Amino acid sequence: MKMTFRWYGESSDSITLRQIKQIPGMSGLMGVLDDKAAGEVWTEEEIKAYMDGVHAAGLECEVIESVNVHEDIKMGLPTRDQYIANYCATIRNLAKYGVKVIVYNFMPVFDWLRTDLAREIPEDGSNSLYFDEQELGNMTPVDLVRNTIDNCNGFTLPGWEPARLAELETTLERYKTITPDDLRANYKYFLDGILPTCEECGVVMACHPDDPAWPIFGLPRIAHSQEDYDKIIALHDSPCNTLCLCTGSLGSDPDNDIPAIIRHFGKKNRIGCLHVRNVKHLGHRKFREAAHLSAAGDLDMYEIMKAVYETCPDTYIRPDHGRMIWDEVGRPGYGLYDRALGAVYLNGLWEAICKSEGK
Ligand code: DNO
Repeated sequence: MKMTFRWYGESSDSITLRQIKQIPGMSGLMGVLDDKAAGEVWTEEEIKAYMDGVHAAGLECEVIESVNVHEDIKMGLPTRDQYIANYCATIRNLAKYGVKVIVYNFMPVFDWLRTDLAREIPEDGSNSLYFDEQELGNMTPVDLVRNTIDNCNGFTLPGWEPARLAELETTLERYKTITPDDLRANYKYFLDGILPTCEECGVVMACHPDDPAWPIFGLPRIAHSQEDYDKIIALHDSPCNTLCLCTGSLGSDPDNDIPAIIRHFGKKNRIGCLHVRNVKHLGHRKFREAAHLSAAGDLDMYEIMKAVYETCPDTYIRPDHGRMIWDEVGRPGYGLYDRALGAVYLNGLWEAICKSEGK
Protein backbone atom coordinates (compact mmCIF):
# COMPACT_ATOMS: atom_id res chain seq x y z
CA MET A 1 0.00 0.00 0.00
CA LYS A 2 1.27 3.46 -0.79
CA MET A 3 -0.02 6.36 1.33
CA THR A 4 -0.54 9.52 -0.69
CA PHE A 5 -1.99 13.03 -0.29
CA ARG A 6 -4.04 15.20 -2.64
CA TRP A 7 -2.20 18.37 -3.61
CA TYR A 8 -3.46 21.12 -5.93
CA GLY A 9 -0.18 22.70 -6.97
CA GLU A 10 1.93 25.57 -5.69
CA SER A 11 -0.32 28.43 -6.72
CA SER A 12 -3.51 26.75 -5.69
CA ASP A 13 -2.91 24.99 -2.37
CA SER A 14 -2.52 26.32 1.16
CA ILE A 15 -0.22 23.39 1.89
CA THR A 16 3.40 23.00 0.80
CA LEU A 17 5.11 19.88 -0.50
CA ARG A 18 7.57 20.21 2.38
CA GLN A 19 4.69 19.90 4.85
CA ILE A 20 3.36 16.86 3.02
CA LYS A 21 6.80 15.24 3.00
CA GLN A 22 6.96 15.64 6.78
CA ILE A 23 3.86 13.50 7.36
CA PRO A 24 5.21 10.11 8.46
CA GLY A 25 4.84 7.36 5.88
CA MET A 26 3.82 9.62 2.98
CA SER A 27 5.08 8.24 -0.33
CA GLY A 28 3.71 10.85 -2.66
CA LEU A 29 0.70 12.59 -4.09
CA MET A 30 -2.54 12.07 -5.82
CA GLY A 31 -1.88 15.13 -7.91
CA VAL A 32 -4.00 17.39 -10.08
CA LEU A 33 -3.49 20.23 -12.50
CA ASP A 34 -6.08 22.41 -10.94
CA ASP A 35 -6.47 24.94 -13.74
CA LYS A 36 -7.33 22.55 -16.58
CA ALA A 37 -10.87 22.74 -17.93
CA ALA A 38 -12.66 19.50 -18.80
CA GLY A 39 -11.81 18.45 -22.36
CA GLU A 40 -8.47 20.27 -22.56
CA VAL A 41 -5.26 18.38 -23.27
CA TRP A 42 -2.84 18.35 -20.32
CA THR A 43 0.39 19.22 -22.10
CA GLU A 44 3.76 17.63 -21.51
CA GLU A 45 5.26 20.95 -20.41
CA GLU A 46 2.57 21.50 -17.77
CA ILE A 47 2.87 17.96 -16.47
CA LYS A 48 6.66 18.13 -16.41
CA ALA A 49 6.64 21.37 -14.40
CA TYR A 50 4.27 19.85 -11.84
CA MET A 51 6.23 16.59 -11.61
CA ASP A 52 9.62 18.32 -11.34
CA GLY A 53 8.40 20.20 -8.27
CA VAL A 54 6.98 17.04 -6.70
CA HIS A 55 10.11 14.99 -7.29
CA ALA A 56 12.37 17.77 -6.01
CA ALA A 57 10.44 17.57 -2.74
CA GLY A 58 11.26 13.86 -2.48
CA LEU A 59 7.74 12.72 -3.31
CA GLU A 60 6.24 10.52 -6.04
CA CYS A 61 3.16 11.19 -8.12
CA GLU A 62 1.88 7.97 -9.63
CA VAL A 63 -1.80 8.88 -9.29
CA ILE A 64 -3.47 11.87 -10.92
CA GLU A 65 -7.04 12.94 -10.11
CA SER A 66 -9.79 14.84 -11.79
CA VAL A 67 -8.91 14.51 -15.44
CA ASN A 68 -12.46 15.64 -15.94
CA VAL A 69 -14.64 14.14 -18.64
CA HIS A 70 -16.26 16.77 -20.88
CA GLU A 71 -20.06 17.02 -20.58
CA ASP A 72 -20.40 16.40 -24.34
CA ILE A 73 -18.96 12.91 -23.80
CA LYS A 74 -21.40 12.22 -20.98
CA MET A 75 -24.29 13.56 -23.06
CA GLY A 76 -23.19 11.64 -26.16
CA LEU A 77 -22.98 14.71 -28.43
CA PRO A 78 -21.24 14.52 -31.84
CA THR A 79 -18.39 16.70 -30.53
CA ARG A 80 -17.42 13.91 -28.14
CA ASP A 81 -14.92 12.31 -30.53
CA GLN A 82 -12.61 15.31 -30.35
CA TYR A 83 -12.81 15.34 -26.55
CA ILE A 84 -12.06 11.61 -26.42
CA ALA A 85 -9.02 12.16 -28.66
CA ASN A 86 -7.89 14.93 -26.27
CA TYR A 87 -8.40 12.60 -23.33
CA CYS A 88 -6.18 9.98 -25.00
CA ALA A 89 -3.50 12.61 -25.58
CA THR A 90 -3.62 13.50 -21.87
CA ILE A 91 -3.32 9.82 -20.90
CA ARG A 92 -0.23 9.47 -23.09
CA ASN A 93 1.35 12.63 -21.68
CA LEU A 94 0.70 11.62 -18.08
CA ALA A 95 2.11 8.13 -18.71
CA LYS A 96 5.37 9.68 -19.95
CA TYR A 97 5.83 11.23 -16.51
CA GLY A 98 5.26 8.05 -14.51
CA VAL A 99 1.50 8.22 -13.90
CA LYS A 100 -0.01 4.78 -13.32
CA VAL A 101 -3.56 5.62 -12.23
CA ILE A 102 -6.00 8.32 -13.35
CA VAL A 103 -8.98 9.10 -11.13
CA TYR A 104 -12.03 10.50 -12.93
CA ASN A 105 -15.77 10.38 -12.58
CA PHE A 106 -18.78 10.09 -14.83
CA MET A 107 -21.23 12.17 -12.80
CA PRO A 108 -23.39 14.52 -14.86
CA VAL A 109 -22.77 18.22 -14.18
CA PHE A 110 -21.76 18.06 -10.53
CA ASP A 111 -18.88 16.21 -9.01
CA TRP A 112 -19.34 15.74 -5.24
CA LEU A 113 -22.00 17.84 -3.60
CA ARG A 114 -22.65 19.23 -0.08
CA THR A 115 -25.21 21.62 1.38
CA ASP A 116 -22.74 23.08 3.90
CA LEU A 117 -18.96 23.22 3.58
CA ALA A 118 -18.26 24.10 7.21
CA ARG A 119 -20.88 22.68 9.53
CA GLU A 120 -19.74 22.92 13.12
CA ILE A 121 -19.40 19.63 14.95
CA PRO A 122 -20.96 20.47 18.34
CA GLU A 123 -18.87 17.98 20.33
CA ASP A 124 -15.52 19.66 19.66
CA GLY A 125 -16.03 22.91 17.74
CA SER A 126 -14.31 21.69 14.59
CA ASN A 127 -16.20 21.78 11.29
CA SER A 128 -16.61 19.56 8.27
CA LEU A 129 -18.47 19.07 5.01
CA TYR A 130 -22.16 18.30 5.53
CA PHE A 131 -25.11 17.17 3.46
CA ASP A 132 -28.84 17.26 4.16
CA GLU A 133 -31.28 16.31 1.41
CA GLN A 134 -33.96 18.47 3.03
CA GLU A 135 -31.76 21.55 2.83
CA LEU A 136 -31.04 20.68 -0.78
CA GLY A 137 -34.78 20.58 -1.43
CA ASN A 138 -34.96 24.32 -0.76
CA MET A 139 -32.12 25.15 -3.14
CA THR A 140 -31.98 25.38 -6.92
CA PRO A 141 -28.85 24.04 -8.62
CA VAL A 142 -27.76 27.64 -9.21
CA ASP A 143 -28.17 28.45 -5.47
CA LEU A 144 -26.10 25.42 -4.65
CA VAL A 145 -23.30 26.39 -6.99
CA ARG A 146 -23.28 29.95 -5.66
CA ASN A 147 -23.27 28.71 -2.09
CA THR A 148 -20.37 26.33 -2.77
CA ILE A 149 -18.24 28.82 -4.65
CA ASP A 150 -18.89 31.58 -2.08
CA ASN A 151 -17.92 29.40 0.85
CA CYS A 152 -14.71 27.78 -0.26
CA ASN A 153 -12.36 30.38 1.28
CA GLY A 154 -11.26 31.61 -2.13
CA PHE A 155 -10.03 28.23 -3.34
CA THR A 156 -11.46 26.34 -6.28
CA LEU A 157 -12.94 23.01 -5.31
CA PRO A 158 -12.55 19.90 -7.45
CA GLY A 159 -15.51 19.60 -9.76
CA TRP A 160 -16.71 23.14 -8.99
CA GLU A 161 -14.45 25.08 -11.33
CA PRO A 162 -16.41 28.20 -12.39
CA ALA A 163 -15.74 27.54 -16.11
CA ARG A 164 -17.48 24.18 -16.02
CA LEU A 165 -20.49 25.63 -14.33
CA ALA A 166 -21.03 28.66 -16.51
CA GLU A 167 -23.52 26.88 -18.73
CA LEU A 168 -25.26 25.17 -15.90
CA GLU A 169 -28.88 25.79 -16.85
CA THR A 170 -28.55 24.70 -20.47
CA THR A 171 -26.74 21.55 -19.45
CA LEU A 172 -29.32 20.67 -16.81
CA GLU A 173 -32.05 21.11 -19.40
CA ARG A 174 -30.32 18.76 -21.81
CA TYR A 175 -29.97 16.02 -19.21
CA LYS A 176 -33.76 15.85 -18.80
CA THR A 177 -33.98 13.42 -21.68
CA ILE A 178 -30.97 11.29 -20.73
CA THR A 179 -31.80 8.11 -18.80
CA PRO A 180 -29.33 6.10 -16.70
CA ASP A 181 -29.15 3.56 -19.55
CA ASP A 182 -28.35 6.34 -22.04
CA LEU A 183 -25.64 7.59 -19.73
CA ARG A 184 -24.21 4.07 -19.46
CA ALA A 185 -24.19 3.76 -23.25
CA ASN A 186 -22.28 7.06 -23.49
CA TYR A 187 -19.95 5.79 -20.82
CA LYS A 188 -19.27 2.64 -22.84
CA TYR A 189 -18.45 4.75 -25.89
CA PHE A 190 -15.97 6.73 -23.80
CA LEU A 191 -14.34 3.60 -22.32
CA ASP A 192 -14.12 1.96 -25.75
CA GLY A 193 -12.38 5.11 -26.95
CA ILE A 194 -9.79 5.45 -24.18
CA LEU A 195 -9.02 2.00 -22.76
CA PRO A 196 -6.90 0.78 -25.70
CA THR A 197 -4.65 3.82 -25.11
CA CYS A 198 -4.51 3.01 -21.39
CA GLU A 199 -3.50 -0.58 -22.13
CA GLU A 200 -0.81 0.61 -24.49
CA CYS A 201 0.61 3.10 -21.95
CA GLY A 202 0.14 1.02 -18.78
CA VAL A 203 -2.31 3.46 -17.19
CA VAL A 204 -5.31 2.35 -15.14
CA MET A 205 -8.52 4.40 -15.07
CA ALA A 206 -10.22 4.57 -11.65
CA CYS A 207 -13.83 5.77 -11.59
CA HIS A 208 -14.79 7.81 -8.53
CA PRO A 209 -18.29 7.08 -7.13
CA ASP A 210 -21.22 9.44 -7.12
CA ASP A 211 -21.10 11.54 -3.99
CA PRO A 212 -23.53 11.44 -2.27
CA ALA A 213 -24.42 7.92 -3.35
CA TRP A 214 -27.81 8.63 -4.91
CA PRO A 215 -29.27 10.72 -7.76
CA ILE A 216 -29.61 14.47 -7.14
CA PHE A 217 -31.68 17.15 -8.88
CA GLY A 218 -33.18 14.39 -11.02
CA LEU A 219 -29.87 13.84 -12.85
CA PRO A 220 -28.98 10.30 -13.86
CA ARG A 221 -26.18 8.87 -11.69
CA ILE A 222 -24.81 5.39 -12.31
CA ALA A 223 -21.86 4.80 -9.96
CA HIS A 224 -22.97 4.43 -6.37
CA SER A 225 -23.30 0.74 -5.47
CA GLN A 226 -21.64 -2.61 -6.03
CA GLU A 227 -24.24 -3.41 -8.70
CA ASP A 228 -23.50 -0.15 -10.51
CA TYR A 229 -19.78 -0.90 -10.57
CA ASP A 230 -20.38 -4.46 -11.74
CA LYS A 231 -22.15 -2.90 -14.72
CA ILE A 232 -19.33 -0.39 -15.29
CA ILE A 233 -16.59 -2.99 -15.37
CA ALA A 234 -18.74 -5.07 -17.73
CA LEU A 235 -19.03 -2.13 -20.17
CA HIS A 236 -15.51 -2.77 -21.37
CA ASP A 237 -13.63 -5.72 -19.95
CA SER A 238 -10.08 -4.51 -19.37
CA PRO A 239 -7.68 -4.62 -16.41
CA CYS A 240 -7.43 -0.84 -16.95
CA ASN A 241 -11.14 -0.36 -16.18
CA THR A 242 -11.14 -0.02 -12.38
CA LEU A 243 -12.71 1.96 -9.59
CA CYS A 244 -11.46 4.55 -7.16
CA LEU A 245 -13.01 3.16 -4.04
CA CYS A 246 -14.04 6.21 -2.05
CA THR A 247 -15.26 4.95 1.33
CA GLY A 248 -16.97 8.20 2.27
CA SER A 249 -18.85 8.62 -1.01
CA LEU A 250 -20.16 5.06 -1.14
CA GLY A 251 -20.51 5.11 2.65
CA SER A 252 -22.95 8.03 2.54
CA ASP A 253 -25.52 5.31 1.79
CA PRO A 254 -25.70 3.05 4.85
CA ASP A 255 -26.80 0.17 2.60
CA ASN A 256 -23.35 0.03 1.01
CA ASP A 257 -21.20 -2.46 2.93
CA ILE A 258 -17.76 -0.95 2.27
CA PRO A 259 -15.46 -3.82 3.37
CA ALA A 260 -17.60 -6.24 1.32
CA ILE A 261 -17.42 -3.97 -1.75
CA ILE A 262 -13.62 -3.69 -1.37
CA ARG A 263 -13.32 -7.48 -1.17
CA HIS A 264 -15.62 -7.98 -4.17
CA PHE A 265 -13.63 -5.69 -6.49
CA GLY A 266 -10.23 -6.25 -4.84
CA LYS A 267 -10.42 -9.95 -5.65
CA LYS A 268 -11.13 -9.09 -9.27
CA ASN A 269 -8.15 -6.72 -9.32
CA ARG A 270 -10.44 -3.81 -10.17
CA ILE A 271 -9.49 -1.32 -7.46
CA GLY A 272 -7.15 1.30 -8.91
CA CYS A 273 -6.84 3.29 -5.67
CA LEU A 274 -8.80 4.30 -2.57
CA HIS A 275 -9.93 7.50 -0.91
CA VAL A 276 -10.39 6.61 2.74
CA ARG A 277 -12.48 8.67 5.12
CA ASN A 278 -15.24 8.28 7.68
CA VAL A 279 -18.80 9.52 7.60
CA LYS A 280 -21.38 10.06 10.34
CA HIS A 281 -25.00 9.40 9.39
CA LEU A 282 -27.39 11.86 10.99
CA GLY A 283 -30.71 10.73 9.50
CA HIS A 284 -32.18 9.83 6.13
CA ARG A 285 -29.87 11.24 3.45
CA LYS A 286 -28.22 13.45 6.02
CA PHE A 287 -24.60 13.07 7.05
CA ARG A 288 -21.43 14.87 7.93
CA GLU A 289 -17.83 13.97 7.39
CA ALA A 290 -16.11 12.73 10.51
CA ALA A 291 -12.55 12.27 11.75
CA HIS A 292 -10.96 9.12 10.30
CA LEU A 293 -11.06 7.21 13.61
CA SER A 294 -13.70 4.44 13.45
CA ALA A 295 -15.32 5.61 16.70
CA ALA A 296 -15.86 9.11 15.25
CA GLY A 297 -18.23 7.93 12.51
CA ASP A 298 -20.14 4.98 11.12
CA LEU A 299 -17.48 3.21 9.08
CA ASP A 300 -15.20 0.55 10.51
CA MET A 301 -11.75 1.66 9.37
CA TYR A 302 -10.06 -1.47 10.70
CA GLU A 303 -12.32 -3.69 8.58
CA ILE A 304 -11.75 -1.41 5.59
CA MET A 305 -7.96 -1.58 5.88
CA LYS A 306 -8.15 -5.33 6.47
CA ALA A 307 -10.19 -5.81 3.30
CA VAL A 308 -7.54 -3.80 1.42
CA TYR A 309 -4.78 -5.86 2.99
CA GLU A 310 -6.49 -9.10 1.99
CA THR A 311 -7.52 -8.26 -1.56
CA CYS A 312 -5.54 -5.31 -2.97
CA PRO A 313 -2.51 -4.75 -0.73
CA ASP A 314 -0.42 -3.00 -3.41
CA THR A 315 -2.91 -0.21 -4.03
CA TYR A 316 -2.68 3.56 -3.45
CA ILE A 317 -4.61 5.16 -0.61
CA ARG A 318 -5.14 8.72 0.41
CA PRO A 319 -6.81 10.10 3.51
CA ASP A 320 -9.82 11.95 2.18
CA HIS A 321 -11.59 15.14 3.26
CA GLY A 322 -10.55 16.10 6.75
CA ARG A 323 -12.36 18.33 9.20
CA MET A 324 -11.05 21.83 9.76
CA ILE A 325 -9.32 21.75 13.12
CA TRP A 326 -6.88 23.85 15.14
CA ASP A 327 -8.19 27.02 13.45
CA GLU A 328 -6.75 26.10 10.09
CA VAL A 329 -8.06 28.11 7.13
CA GLY A 330 -7.87 26.29 3.81
CA ARG A 331 -9.78 24.58 1.08
CA PRO A 332 -12.81 22.90 2.70
CA GLY A 333 -12.06 19.21 3.17
CA TYR A 334 -8.45 19.66 2.14
CA GLY A 335 -6.68 21.15 5.13
CA LEU A 336 -3.38 19.78 6.38
CA TYR A 337 -3.98 18.80 9.98
CA ASP A 338 -6.91 16.43 9.96
CA ARG A 339 -5.81 14.68 6.77
CA ALA A 340 -2.33 14.23 8.27
CA LEU A 341 -3.90 12.71 11.38
CA GLY A 342 -5.96 10.47 9.10
CA ALA A 343 -2.88 9.28 7.19
CA VAL A 344 -1.02 8.45 10.37
CA TYR A 345 -4.02 6.62 11.82
CA LEU A 346 -4.51 4.57 8.63
CA ASN A 347 -0.80 3.76 8.57
CA GLY A 348 -1.08 2.64 12.19
CA LEU A 349 -3.94 0.29 11.34
CA TRP A 350 -1.91 -1.02 8.42
CA GLU A 351 1.14 -1.72 10.58
CA ALA A 352 -0.99 -3.55 13.14
CA ILE A 353 -2.65 -5.66 10.43
CA CYS A 354 0.69 -6.53 8.81
CA LYS A 355 2.23 -7.49 12.15
CA SER A 356 -0.74 -9.58 13.20
CA GLU A 357 -0.35 -11.46 9.92
CA GLY A 358 3.33 -12.01 10.68
CA LYS A 359 4.56 -9.60 7.98
C1 DNO B 1 -13.62 15.13 -4.07
C2 DNO B 1 -12.75 14.28 -4.90
C3 DNO B 1 -13.34 14.17 -6.27
C4 DNO B 1 -12.53 13.31 -7.23
C5 DNO B 1 -13.13 13.39 -8.62
C6 DNO B 1 -12.37 12.59 -9.61
O1 DNO B 1 -13.26 15.60 -3.07
O2 DNO B 1 -12.54 13.07 -4.34
O3 DNO B 1 -13.42 15.46 -6.78
O4 DNO B 1 -11.21 13.70 -7.29
O5 DNO B 1 -14.44 12.97 -8.60
O6 DNO B 1 -12.76 13.01 -10.87
